[in-house]
Amino acid sequence: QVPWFPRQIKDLDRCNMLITKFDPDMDQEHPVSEAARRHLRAGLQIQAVSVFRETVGDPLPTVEYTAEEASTWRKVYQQLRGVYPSLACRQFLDGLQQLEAECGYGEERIPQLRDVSAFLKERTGFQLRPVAGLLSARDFLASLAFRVFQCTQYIRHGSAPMHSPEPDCCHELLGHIPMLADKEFAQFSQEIGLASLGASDEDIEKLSTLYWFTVEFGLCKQGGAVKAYGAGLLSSYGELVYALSNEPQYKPFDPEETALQPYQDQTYQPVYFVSESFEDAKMKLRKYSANIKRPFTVRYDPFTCSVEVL
Ligand code: H2B
Ligand code: FE
Repeated sequence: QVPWFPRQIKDLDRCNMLITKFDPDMDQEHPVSEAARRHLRAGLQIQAVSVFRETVGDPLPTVEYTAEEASTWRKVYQQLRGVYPSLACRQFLDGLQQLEAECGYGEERIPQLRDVSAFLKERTGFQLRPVAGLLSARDFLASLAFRVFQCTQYIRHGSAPMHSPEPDCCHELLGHIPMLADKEFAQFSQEIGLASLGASDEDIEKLSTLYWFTVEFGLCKQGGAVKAYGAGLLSSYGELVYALSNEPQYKPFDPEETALQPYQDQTYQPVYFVSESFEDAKMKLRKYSANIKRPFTVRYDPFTCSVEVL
């Protein structure tokens, strides 16, 4: 019995299973601003209608952020921007520089998903889809197969600018977007997505763990040093500095082993996996994916943006 999976980009409208790890109306520990609540609700409404409106010419919604939200963004941007040159990988720095030059990135204002999506589309074919929060791993990974990145649009609460229990636009815009502007990394992301289509729950769990230790918390070697490329690191000052100090344990990236490593979503990771390069990570992942048992193979057709099942 093969689980249902999307074959065309418009099928992603059915991939919207939200995981409510925390409910902004109930959880007192994680205060959410009134404005963020508004965005959350707007996100839910967006999901209720077809999201791929931009494919028929309708742009992504723009959000007017409040002064408090803009100030949260500024604090996060300033603090992280200062350490990127020494801790982030080259691909990230290149992407960020382009975003600053061409896409309005800076401490002054929160970039709009609409502009960022258009930018990415030109660079690597990735596009953004606004989403109201954490999605199930299966739905989230499936979208990557189509070079669609599900992206939150609200920002964390101003009382804790350096920490967010859930993905927010600081995490997406600073952590993920610069990397998704890199061709090699975009390919790597799509391949994880393709490997997930129709996979068993057990294999989804493993791919999700691989995603966690690469796309979210990955490190790579570059010019004789170790640098960060994971979005969870590049959007968290504390963990970024920690991960590149000599405190944590490092292991070489090896999908068979990495896929079984328990991970932490509440505190810093106990171990980080270091890739020789993206090329190397991609080849290893490809080999791993080829061994996932599925009674069919999938091939992405870039002309129709659809998945062929063979
Ligand atoms: N959902 C959303 N909205 N953003 C993410 O970054 C995300 C997700 N990551 N769902 C997924 C889960 C990831 O942790 C893996 C695939 O489980
Ligand atoms: Fe993320």
